[in-house]
Amino acid sequence: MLVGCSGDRSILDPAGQAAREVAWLWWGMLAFSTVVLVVITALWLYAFRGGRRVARSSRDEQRIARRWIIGGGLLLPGLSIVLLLAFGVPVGQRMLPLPLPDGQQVERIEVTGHQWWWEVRYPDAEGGEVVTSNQLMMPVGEPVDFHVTGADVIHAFWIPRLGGKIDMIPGRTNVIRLEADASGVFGAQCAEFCGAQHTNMQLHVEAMPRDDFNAWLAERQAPPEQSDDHQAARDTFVEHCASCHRVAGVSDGQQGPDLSDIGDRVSLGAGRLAMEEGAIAHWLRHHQQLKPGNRMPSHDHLDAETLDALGAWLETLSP
Ligand code: HEC
Ligand SMILES: [Cu+2]
Repeated sequence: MLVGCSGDRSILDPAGQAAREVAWLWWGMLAFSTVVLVVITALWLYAFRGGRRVARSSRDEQRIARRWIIGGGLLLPGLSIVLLLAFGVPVGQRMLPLPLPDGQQVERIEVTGHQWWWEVRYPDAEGGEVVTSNQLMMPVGEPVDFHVTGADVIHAFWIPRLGGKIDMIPGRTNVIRLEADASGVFGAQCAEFCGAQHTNMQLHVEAMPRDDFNAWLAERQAPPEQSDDHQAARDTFVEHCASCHRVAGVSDGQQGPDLSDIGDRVSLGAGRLAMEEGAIAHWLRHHQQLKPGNRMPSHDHLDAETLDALGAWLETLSP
């Protein structure tokens, strides 16, 4: 149980105001329910005590029973719920995207859940929209509005150390406002069961100072550089992969993750395997074993050299 108290995905190790309030609420609820548990257990043991029984008339018995039903069955739960709401509602309220008093603009990041990967868009980036997948960069020390939706089924957006969570519903956009106190890497996970590979739907979240964040966005304004060495792999890609994947300057597929900066990522397959030399070729050969049922068809009809060449080219794609 103690494993849950800290680490990458622990709500008890908050790294932002919203998460801190959620954590306090959680501790408060734990304390309150512990008191209830102790009192009920004490009463229960008391009921088993030995000794003489007091003889009472049936009217008295009824009166006592009614007292317990009204007090313990109506008043106590009623009060508890009112108390919980008094603390819980304001916590939720502060995660709403309300206008800021000083009219400050809030950074907007759009996140779409797909089976089983994350599409992340920065519509307000200077110089034009930036798109990436399975990784989310955000500025630190300022509120960020996450506009979330689902592409196929219901997913949920959850960065436990920053607060949340919120459903990603097809045909609807939900907004949650979160803020990170300090730079760092946070784990995030789809939090609504969405099919076989729900577990392997993880998101790498990185909070960084505003200047670094702007630089990160600016880097992605130009398409990745291409060298002639990889012409053959690019041709294979255009033939077999371009209908699903976008690589800026090469293709515009929308069914799978944007690969324009794939060489710059920390993981593949939404956290399924770490990015290292040869990892993309490994993914291309074995992705249906690594992540069974994922929505990318296996490419067994392409020989190993072709897949390796594709992997080697994709690894060079970095802004
Ligand atoms: C029918 C659409 C489709 C085709 C065709 C397709 N892919 Fe994919 N690809 C996907 C989807 C969907 C995913 C996400 C799988 C997951 O993680 O659940 C994916 C994931 C990937 C990833 C990992 C991306 C990441 O962000 O971790 C790479 C790399 C990749 N594909 C390369 C290729 C290459 C190279 C080809 C051609 C040989 C190809 N794909 C053909 C749909 C497709
Ligand atoms: Cu899910």
